[in-house]
Amino acid sequence: MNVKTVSTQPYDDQRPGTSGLRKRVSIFQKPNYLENFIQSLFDSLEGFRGQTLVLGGDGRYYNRTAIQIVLKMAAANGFGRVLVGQGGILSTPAASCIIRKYRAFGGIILSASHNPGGPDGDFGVKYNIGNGGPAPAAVTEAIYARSQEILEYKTIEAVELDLDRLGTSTLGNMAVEVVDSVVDYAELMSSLFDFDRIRDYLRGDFRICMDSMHAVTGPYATAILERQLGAPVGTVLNGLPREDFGGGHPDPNLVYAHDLVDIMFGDGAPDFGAASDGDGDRNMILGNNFFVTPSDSLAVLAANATLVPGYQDGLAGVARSMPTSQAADRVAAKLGIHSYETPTGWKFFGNLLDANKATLCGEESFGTSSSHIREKDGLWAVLFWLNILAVKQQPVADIVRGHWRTYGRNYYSRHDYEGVDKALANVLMEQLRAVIPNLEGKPFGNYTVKYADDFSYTDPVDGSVAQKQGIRIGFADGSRIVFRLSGTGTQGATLRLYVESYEPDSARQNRDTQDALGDLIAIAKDVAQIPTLTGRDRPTVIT
Ligand code: VG1
Ligand code: CO
Repeated sequence: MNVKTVSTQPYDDQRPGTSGLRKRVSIFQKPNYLENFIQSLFDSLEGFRGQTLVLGGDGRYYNRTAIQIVLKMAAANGFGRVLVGQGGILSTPAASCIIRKYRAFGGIILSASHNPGGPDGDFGVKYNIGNGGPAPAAVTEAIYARSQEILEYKTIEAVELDLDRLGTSTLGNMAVEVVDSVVDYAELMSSLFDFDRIRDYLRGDFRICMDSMHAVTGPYATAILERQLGAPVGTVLNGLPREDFGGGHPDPNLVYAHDLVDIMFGDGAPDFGAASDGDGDRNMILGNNFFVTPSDSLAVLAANATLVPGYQDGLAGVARSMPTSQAADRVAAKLGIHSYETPTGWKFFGNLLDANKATLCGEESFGTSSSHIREKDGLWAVLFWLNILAVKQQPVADIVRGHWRTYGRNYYSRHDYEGVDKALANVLMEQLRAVIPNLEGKPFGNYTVKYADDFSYTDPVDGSVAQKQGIRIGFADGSRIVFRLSGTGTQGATLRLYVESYEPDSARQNRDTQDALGDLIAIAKDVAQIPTLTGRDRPTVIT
């Protein structure tokens, strides 16, 4: 094998964020930028010689180029085998599934998730460990440290591999298997859900619609919903993955999934609608003229889990990220199981899932999943909902409203201030850190502060500590406001404001969310001085 050692210079900006390294495509195209990061990754791992690596991406611009680069570097660095998704395509959940199923050493997922793609868009690299989940902070920090001092990388001279033809070939001493992107994942889904029952329900007048947003779930959703479950052809909208996601923002929320929103809030809307993001790990669930918040979705899935074959024996526990509403906690309390509160980012759920402390996990950012893999899983959530609907045979809105009557409603909203000046955003957070010690007991209108802190998390399994994970202000009646800065953006800073209040009275559970949260939103803007410091009077995106 002809290993070539190439000299390089470190880049100082290769610290992975909430979910991998994300940058503009033009940055990844800088000389050796990707190579440096991949070599830094390999240099920080131990024991992969002869082992299997899983490789694939969401199909965005630069995916194919990056795959060829990574393949050659994996061969030069001594991997024994790479399983690569056909056409370079693997959704994030499918990659997690394949890592686990074939006991791979780890996997590289090429994606910037919901960030726009194309030559002027974003690209990203995530590394997942052998449990199929995102690398923990200790690993990503080691990669970053290595990237600061890297002076050479290894590759081999070889021709480009044909990524479109299934089958095995060799690259240096390494085997490369181009595998079907969908089959293993679809098989896992059919082992968890009652496909016969869903198929029967879809044969009646129950109508569904799935928006893949020109991103990676297109082939998965078409295979599972249309071919396996018999939903009519055309059920999947925007089902062909495109390098620029059709120019859109592949983020399944009420703002960006407008094709779906128009249908689901229009005349003659179907009974159920869903969308997923760039790399297929997020989901948005809609009913006919009805939006299910991701936090409520997690709670509803937890409350109804035993209706679904894969979860019929009940849940070991539930886990949610700190900014996610406390709706799931109420279900856990009723079920007598533990609920965990973790920092934002799926990597914090890995240990809880591995130790069987939690079965279902969720984030307010349209992420839900379970112990079946170690990533969030968009289509899994869609199928979970379809299974529940097929059993209960009730409209989505009735199921959610019934849930509120039983558990109370957690009104919830997130306000994003995107593209804020980084320095100002940091000032805002520092000022908040400075005021929180003095907030306890302080009244704001009808609300009195019960606690205010900067969230810190100690992993109950390995004892690792994550600090400064977001400012929380909790009020006496259980309401909360949370502030944090995004760790996935690539332009300026994004301030996220999360607001939640609890309403036990069923007569008051059908208010408009922004109205119901109006006072808390005003308090948040005031405490953090958002308009003064950012120059913004209103957020860019409300979900
Ligand atoms: C955001 C979400 C977080 C999610 C992360 C990755 O992070 O808030 O909940 O885990 O994206 O999701 P941040 O740091 O920007 O708030 V994905 O689908 O982009 O991999
Ligand atoms: Co994603």
